[in-house]
Amino acid sequence: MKIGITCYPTYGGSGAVATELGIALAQRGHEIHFITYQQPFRLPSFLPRIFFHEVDVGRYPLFEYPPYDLALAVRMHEVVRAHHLDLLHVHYAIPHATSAWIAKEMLAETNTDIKVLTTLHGTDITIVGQDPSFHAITKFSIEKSDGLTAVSQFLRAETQSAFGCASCRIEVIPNFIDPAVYDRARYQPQFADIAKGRKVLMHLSNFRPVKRVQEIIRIYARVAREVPSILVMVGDGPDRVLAEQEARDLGVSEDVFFLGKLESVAPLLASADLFLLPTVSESFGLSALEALACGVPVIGAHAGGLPEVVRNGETGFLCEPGDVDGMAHAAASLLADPSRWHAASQLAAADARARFGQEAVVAQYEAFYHRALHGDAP
Ligand code: GMT
Repeated sequence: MKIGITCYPTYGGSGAVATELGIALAQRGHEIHFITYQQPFRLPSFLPRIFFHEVDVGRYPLFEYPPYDLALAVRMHEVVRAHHLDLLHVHYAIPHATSAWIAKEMLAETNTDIKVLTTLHGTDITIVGQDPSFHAITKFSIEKSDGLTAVSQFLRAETQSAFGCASCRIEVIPNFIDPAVYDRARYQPQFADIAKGRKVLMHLSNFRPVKRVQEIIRIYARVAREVPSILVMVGDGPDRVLAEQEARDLGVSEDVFFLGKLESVAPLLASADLFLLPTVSESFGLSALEALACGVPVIGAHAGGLPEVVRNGETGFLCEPGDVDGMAHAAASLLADPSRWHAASQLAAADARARFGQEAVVAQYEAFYHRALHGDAP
C-alpha cells in the first residue's frame, strides 16, 4: 500500500507512535509518505520506502495566524496525486482529520478517491476537542473519517460520550513497543555516576499541567525519606519551572535531575527502577508502556486508559488521582522488597511484549487499512 501519514512531528506520544508505525509499515514493504511541517522527531534521515514532504506555511503579513490547516490540505492533495496514495492516516484529530477531509473533497473533483483514517490519541478528544472553539469541527471531522481508531477502550468511550455518537464505529488499536529497542538487557546503566548505588525513579513527559509534575516531586520527596534514591525527569514543557521550584521548596533539588528533551529514551528508561505517572487523564500512557517493556514497574494514577496498560498490583500500582501518599507508599514498599520488585519487573517486560508487541499491533493496522480500502472500516 501507499500510505500518507500526518502527525505532530515534535516531541509527544502521538508523533512517536505515528512515526514508529510508518517505519514498521515500510519494513513490511509499504511505501510511506510523511506529510508534516517538520521531520518527525523519531524519524532517522533516510530509510528505504520512506519519504518526507514538508508542509510550508507561507508567511503573509496579513496573517497573524498563518492557516496551517489549509497548507496541510493542499500538501496532502499534491502528495496523493503525485504518488498515487491509497490512503491518508492522520494521527490526532485536530486539525489533521479536518485537513484530510478538505484534501479528500478537492481530490473528488478529479475523480480521485482517497480513504481518510483517523487515530485518536487523547487530548484531541479529552481537552482540545471539547473546547467550545473546536468541538463542532472535531465532531464533524471524526464523522467524516472513513475509519477511526482509538488507542484505548477508555478513549473510545470518551469519544462516544463527548461527541454524542454512541454508535460511532471506533476500533481500539493500542500503542506498541519494539521489543528489541525497549529491552533492559541491551543497555548499560546510565546513571551510575549520579545515583551512586541509590535507586532511580523516573518520569518522562511534555510537562503539561495534566501530567502533575509537582506531584511527582512530592511523591519522590516522601520515597527518598525511606529509600535512598534519585529522581530523573526527562522532557520539558510549561510546568517544568513549577517542578523545579517544588524540588527546591521540599529540599530535594540536589537529587532531582532535569535532563530536558532527549531523542533516545530507551537507554534511560532501561536504567530506571520505577516510573512515575500520576497524571489525571491519560488516554494510554505510551511512556509507561515503554518503561514496562524495559522491566520498570509503574506507579501512577488509576485514571484514563492507564489501567489498560499497567496491571494494577502486578506490573505496578495505581492509586486514586492526587493520592500522593498512596503512590509514595506503593513506590517505597516495592523498592524496599527486591524479590517483589524483581517479579514485577519481569512480568512488566513480558506483559508489554505479549499485549503490545509491535508485530501484532502493526498487523492490526494493516488489517484495518485493508478493510477501509474495501469499504468496511469501523
Ligand atoms: O500527553 C500528551 O500531551 C501528548 C499526547 C500526544 O498527542 O502526543 O499524548 C497522547 O497520545 C499518546 C499516544 O497515543 C498517549 O500515550 C498519551 O496517553 C496521550 N496523552 C493524554 O491523553 C494526556
